Amino acid sequence: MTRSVFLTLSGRTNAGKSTLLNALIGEKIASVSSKPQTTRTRITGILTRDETQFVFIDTPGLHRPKNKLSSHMLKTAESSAADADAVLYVIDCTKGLHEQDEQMLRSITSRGISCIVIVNKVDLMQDKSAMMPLLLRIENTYHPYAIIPVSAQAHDGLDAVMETAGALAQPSVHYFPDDAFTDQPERVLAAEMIREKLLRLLNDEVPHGIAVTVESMKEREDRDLLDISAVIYCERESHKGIIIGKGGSMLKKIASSARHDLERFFEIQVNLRCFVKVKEDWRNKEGLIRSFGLSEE
Ligand SMILES: Nc1nc2c(ncn2[C@@H]2O[C@H](COP(=O)(O)OP(=O)(O)OP(=O)(O)O)[C@@H](O)[C@H]2O)c(=O)[nH]1
Ligand SMILES: [Mg+2]
Repeated sequence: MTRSVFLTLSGRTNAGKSTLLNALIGEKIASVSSKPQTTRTRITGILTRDETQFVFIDTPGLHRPKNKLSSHMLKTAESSAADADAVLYVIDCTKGLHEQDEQMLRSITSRGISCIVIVNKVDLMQDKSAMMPLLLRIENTYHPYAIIPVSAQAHDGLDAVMETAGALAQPSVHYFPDDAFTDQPERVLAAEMIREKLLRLLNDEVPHGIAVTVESMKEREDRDLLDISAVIYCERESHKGIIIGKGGSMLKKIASSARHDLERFFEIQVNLRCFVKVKEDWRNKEGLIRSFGLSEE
């Protein structure tokens, strides 16, 4: 008898949802960075253990929308939570409960969706007993299915997450092959790996206005080499200059760091070429948001 469970990872931006997704499935499929609003679309991570298939859906973090792109991101986050069998609601324990957490927790629990509250980043807490008031408040106000303290980064507490999530699985077919770990197309995964490096290496406003598309991805016929050609879109000429850097130094750094990840992931030598183009104010243009695959409509 096979079983399956769909779990949406929800929570404020930067709480550690994508870190948790990667840690749970044991593959790095979602971009992680210390900058807010790293995740832009829903990302499915799949793990099959014996008869149970876990389908985790990572979502953009909750934040105050500033443009059309971030409104799309919030819609994705909200509809993904509403569609799931259960929600893994991730909170950064050093930040406590924000008004948006309270709203979302209320909305999830009032709809009768099972809610597992993940209290993340416990590695940053010197004195673990300092978390007690937060845990009690969540328990007494929202009566979630479970509250689990974890450190997604240190892979601490993940067994408890899997065990609790597994208890929610229902008899059903497996919707994905048992050896799959994501349904993201390879080009999208590759583009995200490149965007992650931009987020990590560039400061301030520039990375938030960036979109990456992989235009071609082809293995050579005569040798083990994967040619990848990507375009980095930014919002201004001045940003293009920053991305390219003096004598191309920044772009070289970004491409070489991305190539490293791509080679590890695809297990083949990669020849990566990146081009930088400007699309002014694309985050407020529906057509461009759609063409970058960042809208579900
Ligand atoms: N110390 C510590 N840092 C963590 C932990 N989990 C995540 N982080 C860090 O928190 C930052 C945000 O992590 P992400 O996984 O990108 O957060 P997210 O919730 O997916 O963020 P959005 O995609 O913007 O919604 C990164 O710098 C992570 O390295 C943890 O358990 N401990
Ligand atoms: Mg994320």
